[in-house]
Amino acid sequence: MTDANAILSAMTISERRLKHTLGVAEAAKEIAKTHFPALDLKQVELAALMHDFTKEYPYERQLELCAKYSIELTDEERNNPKLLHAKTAAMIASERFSLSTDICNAIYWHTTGKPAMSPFEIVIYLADYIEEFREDASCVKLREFYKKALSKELDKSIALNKTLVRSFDTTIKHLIAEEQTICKDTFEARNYYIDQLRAFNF
Ligand code: DGI
Ligand code: FE
Ligand code: FE
Repeated sequence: MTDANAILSAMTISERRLKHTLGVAEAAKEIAKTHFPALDLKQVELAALMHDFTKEYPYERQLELCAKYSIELTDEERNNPKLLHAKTAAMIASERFSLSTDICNAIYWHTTGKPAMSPFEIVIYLADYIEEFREDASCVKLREFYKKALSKELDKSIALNKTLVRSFDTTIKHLIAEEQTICKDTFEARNYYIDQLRAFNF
């Protein structure tokens, strides 16, 4: 059975990335406790520890791993090295650490998000964005937005939904400003969570 120490001792990441990873683990457990109390916090922690396992692998190694694990890539994914680590880390979580499909899916989708995410997927996606050590302005703003929304909304799921929509908006605006392509999963996720909010009649 894989435990946190097995993952941590196999991890080859910088101090900075390790700090972020531990921040994601803490944030993920908090988000899980707040919104999805049925989730197993040990499993949430393992998903968080694994999520950026391959982040610092060179691009060529990422491509090799995609080939090794038969991960099909769109042209856009192939051309955006930042999109590959989520997929390769998910495959390593499955093949090398035998983590559950739920955990691997959360790792797989943590960068782009997608429509109708599972509780595990939401917890890791959002924790990655708002963990306490993230210092860039957009993450700080989203973290504050989430905390404020939670304190204001009677319904915690509305606060969560509003935060998800805002996260996708922030990412999309950032990618436009950087003249980068935006993958369809991020667009579709935004549309899905906007529709969810409308259904809540906000
Ligand atoms: O690995 P982290 O830095 O902790 O965070 P992450 O896995 O969310 O990766 C963030 C990076 O991914 C950020 O530079 C923006 C980029 N990204 C996210 N969605 C897209 C994207 N890049 C492109 N080109 N297209 C996307 O849709
Ligand atoms: Fe990542
Ligand atoms: Fe991360």
